[in-house]
Amino acid sequence: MNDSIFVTQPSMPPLDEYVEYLKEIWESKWLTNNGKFHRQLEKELCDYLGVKYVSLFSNGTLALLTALQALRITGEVITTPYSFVATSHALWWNNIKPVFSDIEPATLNLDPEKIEAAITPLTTAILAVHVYGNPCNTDRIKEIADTYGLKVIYDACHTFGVKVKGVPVLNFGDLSVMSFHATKVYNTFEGGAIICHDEAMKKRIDLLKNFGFAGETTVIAPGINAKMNEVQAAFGLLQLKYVDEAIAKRKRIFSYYCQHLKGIKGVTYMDEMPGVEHCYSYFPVFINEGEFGRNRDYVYEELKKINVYTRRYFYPLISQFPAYRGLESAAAGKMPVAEKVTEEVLCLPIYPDLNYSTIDSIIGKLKVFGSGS
Ligand code: T4K
Repeated sequence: MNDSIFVTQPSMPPLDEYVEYLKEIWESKWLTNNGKFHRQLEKELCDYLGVKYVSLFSNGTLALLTALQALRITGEVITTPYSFVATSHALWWNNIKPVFSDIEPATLNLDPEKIEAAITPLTTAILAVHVYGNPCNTDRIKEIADTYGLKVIYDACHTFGVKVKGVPVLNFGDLSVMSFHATKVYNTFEGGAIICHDEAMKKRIDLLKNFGFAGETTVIAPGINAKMNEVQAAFGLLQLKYVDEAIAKRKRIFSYYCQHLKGIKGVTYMDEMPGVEHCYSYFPVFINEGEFGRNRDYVYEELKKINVYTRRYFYPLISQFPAYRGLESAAAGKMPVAEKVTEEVLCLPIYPDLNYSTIDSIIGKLKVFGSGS
């Protein structure tokens, strides 16, 4: 491959259409702070996603930080080690202790059956992630949360428009947090959102992302500045027109990978799940060294030699980073499923404009590496 191929590439709408939005921003001189496009995007996203309230943010990390503040979470929170660091960082920044719990092999999300053992008198919430957009076992997590009086926050940063049996996954839990970063299925350059289910909570979140202002001279909470600006919101409105097409293209690429990876010994992947409408945000494969004959890092390095830059999402586990590894719940051997998966995972490129000949080259290489030559 002459050009570098990355794990993802942002979808871009036609520039001339974006320029029309920019002209309006230039004329109005309204750049941020709940502008016209911001209000319109919140409304259109509610309709598209099938949720009651969307509060836009400048990025997903600030949305996570604010979600924890909005629910007044303190003490300890049970969370997954198998995610992007921002998930646990949001707890640290709120002075909350992350308590890691193992994941389940089928979805790579928090294993509900292991959550109860991690609950202590200080536990106030569960922060779960729908990793790669695969839905958590939300029914079981709700049962546990209700039994112990815990709040549930879903990090839905990989989850755009995902439904389970027709129900948007964003409707589960007390709050869900989204990311609209450049690397996501739907992007606003950078961006994010909190999804909530009642008006009072929407008001609280909106206050918190705007320094806590409840009026020109009234500040009722120590808020932050996490507002999405008009340039991002306008881009988001335009992106929404093309997102179905982008997801359809991703689905075709996903199916192509699944079809052609079948039968390569030692390489497994996560197929579509029954009853789930996916968004195909990532395409992770898992290299079992014993069966494949090479380890994951070998494949990662060899693909780089043909200009294919895969990513090891999520290696290392969050619990293995210096900031977290001193925690009791992070001790080696405590989360065998996550510890195995993090050594085997490799995310292959997936994005709407990915060339099928590139996919053929990647699969061809995997077949060659696996045959031991
Ligand atoms: N929770 C979860 C579960 C998350 O996955 C994330 C973010 C968050 C919370 C926090 O949301 P944000 O605050 O980010 O909204 C990337 C993204 O920066 C990050 O948003 C994402 N998760 C994470 C999984 O991946 P990196 O360090 O791998 O990004 P980077 O810059 O290496 O990009 C990956 C590849 O994408 C590049 O090799 C090339 C391509 N790329 C990237 C950018 C930025 C482009 O083609 N164009 C671009 O503009 O973290």
